[in-house]
Amino acid sequence: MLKVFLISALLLLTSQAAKYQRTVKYDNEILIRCPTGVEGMKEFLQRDDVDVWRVTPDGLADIRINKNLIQGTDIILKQCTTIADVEELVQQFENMTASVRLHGQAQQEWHEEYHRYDEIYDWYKELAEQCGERCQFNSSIGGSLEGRVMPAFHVGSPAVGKIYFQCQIHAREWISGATCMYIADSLTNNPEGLDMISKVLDDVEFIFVPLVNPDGYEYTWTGDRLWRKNRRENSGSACIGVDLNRNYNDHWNEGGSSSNPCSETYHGVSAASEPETQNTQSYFKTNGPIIGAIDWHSYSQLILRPYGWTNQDSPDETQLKEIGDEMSEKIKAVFGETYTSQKSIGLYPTSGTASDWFYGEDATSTNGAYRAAGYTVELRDTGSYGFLLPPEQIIPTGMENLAAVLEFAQRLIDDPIPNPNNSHKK
Ligand code: 0X9
Ligand code: ZN
Repeated sequence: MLKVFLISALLLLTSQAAKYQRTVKYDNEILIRCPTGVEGMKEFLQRDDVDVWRVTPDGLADIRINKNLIQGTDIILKQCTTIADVEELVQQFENMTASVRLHGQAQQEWHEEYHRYDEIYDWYKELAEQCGERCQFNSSIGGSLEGRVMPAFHVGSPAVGKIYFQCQIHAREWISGATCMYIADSLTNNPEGLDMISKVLDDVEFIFVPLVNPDGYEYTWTGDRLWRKNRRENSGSACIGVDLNRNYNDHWNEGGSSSNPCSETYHGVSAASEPETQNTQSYFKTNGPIIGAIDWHSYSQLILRPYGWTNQDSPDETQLKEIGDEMSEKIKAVFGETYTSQKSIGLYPTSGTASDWFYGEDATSTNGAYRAAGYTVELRDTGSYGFLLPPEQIIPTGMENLAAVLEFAQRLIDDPIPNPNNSHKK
């Protein structure tokens, strides 16, 4: 009996190991932590051969870098400390996820693991089927560069308006897609019977675009776990990928993005040059009016409001700050986690980002009576695991952000932002 168990456990482990086939190794790569205030660091962070994982509000940056590069830039890097070996970090994560799968493949809850593109697609389809009339599954809002379809899922009724969420725009930020599934599941099935959920669903239709970067996401399972961009072959360069979160049609190429295809923040050849950007922009525009929108990222635990491209306050700064601050409070009340609420540019300048586009002129011009409150949420953690967040943190991350989403929705139902172009019409 024991022998049978061991053999089947072994088979399961082999089949699960086969599911994850990384080809890129990070042998010479390390993670360093540097103070952003020191001379020369701002310029250093903008170099195209470094991968900035996060910048904290209090002035620290975590950077993935090849050991050999460090020799040449000694003076700037003197004040940085090495915090991890990247290959070791990734292997740790792989061992963790493999053991979760082995542990209880059959009855393990869906939200205790990360999943592949196909599984996520099927899961949303099934969620909509089981839900019936209150839900809708759109099998494709358009195709990716490599031809994968991008689905959408809707739940609720749009008496006041719609709330739009998009997930997994950055391939390596796996907690983004996982959190969206947790939130979609909770809104649809309301397992705790929360009054607030049924109340909000009477007034708002939630739209999820769960896989904004399907090619990049699959590549994090089959090639490079730390891939960020889409999989565009850039003409004239050997480097692959456009950063979709610098490719939106809002102040495109106005700082905080790169024209070098080898950079992690390469903005592409023109605004919305990428099919994934086009698909999400046009889905948003044909599904209005949208009263609020969130682009889900990781990591750093932040709630970021407009703008990323200018230091000027947006015309709705007071309200947007209040919403962000209150979401942060609601998150804290769940497990005590701190998510800092701030303006995007307070982190670092960016342009052509999704969340600035949600709130910006292009999206607003076709959004009927309202203007969407646009946010970027950076999920867990604050640097212990970063992109390699253990799967046991999916449910807690989902729970605290569900609380934030309900607050977000209720505040916008009570007080949607009028469209300045269009405030007399609904
Ligand atoms: O740089 C980004 O794209 C986001 N951070 S991440 O580490 N997930 O890549 C932050 C974007 C924030 N800025 C705006 N939304 N404007
Ligand atoms: Zn991101």
